Amino acid sequence: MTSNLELAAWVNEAASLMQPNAVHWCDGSDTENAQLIETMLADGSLLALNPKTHPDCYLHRSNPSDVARVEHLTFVCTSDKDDAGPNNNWMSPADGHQLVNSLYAGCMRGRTMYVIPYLMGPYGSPYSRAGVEITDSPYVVANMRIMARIGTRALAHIEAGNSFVRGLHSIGELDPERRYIMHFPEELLIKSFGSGYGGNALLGKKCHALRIASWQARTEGWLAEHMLILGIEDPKGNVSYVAAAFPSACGKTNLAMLVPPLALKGWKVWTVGDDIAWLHPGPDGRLWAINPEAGFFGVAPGTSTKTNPNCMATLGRHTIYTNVALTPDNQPWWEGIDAPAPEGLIDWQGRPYDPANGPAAHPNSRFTVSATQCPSYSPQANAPEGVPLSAIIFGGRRSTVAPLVYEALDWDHGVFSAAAVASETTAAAVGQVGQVRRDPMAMKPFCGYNFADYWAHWSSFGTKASKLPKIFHVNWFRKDAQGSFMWPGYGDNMRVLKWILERCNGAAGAVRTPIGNVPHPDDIDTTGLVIERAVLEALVAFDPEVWTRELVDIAAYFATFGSRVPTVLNQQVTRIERELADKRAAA
Ligand code: GTP
Ligand code: SPV
Ligand code: MN
Repeated sequence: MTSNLELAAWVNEAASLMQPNAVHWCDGSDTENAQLIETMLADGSLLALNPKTHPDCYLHRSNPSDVARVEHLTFVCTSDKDDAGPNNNWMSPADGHQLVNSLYAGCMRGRTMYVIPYLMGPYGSPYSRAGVEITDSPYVVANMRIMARIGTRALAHIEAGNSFVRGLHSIGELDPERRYIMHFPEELLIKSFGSGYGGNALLGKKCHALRIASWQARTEGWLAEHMLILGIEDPKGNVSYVAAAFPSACGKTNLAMLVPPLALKGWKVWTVGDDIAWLHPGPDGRLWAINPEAGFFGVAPGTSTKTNPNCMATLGRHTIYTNVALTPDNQPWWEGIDAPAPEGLIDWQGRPYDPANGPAAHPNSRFTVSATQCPSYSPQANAPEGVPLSAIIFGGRRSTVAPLVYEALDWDHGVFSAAAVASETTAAAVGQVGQVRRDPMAMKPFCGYNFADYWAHWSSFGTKASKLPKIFHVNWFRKDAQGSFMWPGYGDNMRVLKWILERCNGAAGAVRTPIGNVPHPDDIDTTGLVIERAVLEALVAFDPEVWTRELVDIAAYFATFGSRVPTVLNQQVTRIERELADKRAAA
């Protein structure tokens, strides 16, 4: 219960609409968690993993129709349709309420309604924001407990008079035909129905910390972004901080936990966050970043002691696994993990593994684990003021076109490069995988308002902060004619981070091209790396023909946002067109 009358009234209203058998206010305690786990073990929604190898670890199998975000069922309900923009599905607030409320009527009969007060961001940070999620899913409660700071302290923050975002969630019948993820930014309200999965159901994450927060950030002068945050310690012990935005399943968790190759002695990466960053201009003119989350909801497939040793060391205790495969001795398994598929493997749907049925672990299978278990977790991760950014990196998954790395020429060109990000779609959302689409700032599924206004907001920081981070673009996913990745990726991405930091300090060389500064092959530290010179040259090559076509596509994309597109972006198009024409004329 609560002394906050507004909260009490809203919970009562939700209870009379949804008709639960009981209402449980979550305090976030260990005892409460243990009871929830017991409940889920009893009803089969969790399976206990091998207590010897995986203490306090559980497997949850989703309904097979409910394994990823559903962008086509995600709506932003604003009074004015243009405020949501062409980048969002829109419904009027009245229609949105009516539609979901009709689904909510009586939906919790026979169930317990959990009320989860939560805080996004470190305790005591002026940048942290509260929310309350109402849900009928104990799995959601257990995951929210890892991903956010839930319970008594969060409730106290709200009762002290701070505003909070309201989130209603019911799994309903998990019917894909009756599934909606609705946002009402003008009311700081989320209504989610019909899914129990990740970003559809853990409302503090994408719904609050990105869609609603991006809306708030625009009116209040900050940024809510789909970014990891990491600290890079150099051999002298200086730590610089970097944030990086890549689309879903494009390498944020991996970069955030990177272990540099042995040949780069003395370098170390510290993890501040792996998915979301809130950025504020600080009194010193720099941009400061906090991670609003407390845990990782990370992609399992591809994670191994070779690709991400820090992540493997984080997992294996107090971890919830969702939709991974199960070995005969009750250990989690997925494609790309260290051990080969054992005899008697059970797939993510609980069937004996048969390659004819597809992969053993769902491609979007995930782990939920507390960030505090990560060996590289930054000592600054809970700093109330956040960490100051030296660079912001954008990237996508592109088998062609985008070079390994390039540096934007200035802030507005950086905003252009970020707005022009394109990436191949992944299993993180329902739909076709591998389709190239524009994913500005890696926020296509997450920006809670019109992208054109968002780009203008980004551009406005050019005058809001005097010591802005430099902006870069990376692509770890270039492929050769045989379809193999050209760049080793993972830990070797440290070589690119090193060039980026050296560019920030004015130490490294680069070649000026119309799209920005690319490294000369000799500017990338390849100590200890076996890579053919021709491959490295191809990775950093700039191709005017390819980019002429790309720019046409970028300009056409901007044009779909009409006259709201900020002039600075169109000016960048014009400049790059002119420089490309000069290049072609010179060739
Ligand atoms: P979300 O949690 O969906 O936002 O994803 P993310 O951006 O955190 O992606 P993550 O780090 O989990 O990586 C997704 C997939 O890409 C995994 O299968 C990784 O193994 C793979 N991956 C990550 N980094 C690299 C890289 O540098 N090179 C290659 N080839 N693959 C990578
Ligand atoms: C993403 O899809 O970008 C994720 C996973 O981080 S989810 O929480 O499902 O959004
Ligand atoms: Mn994400």
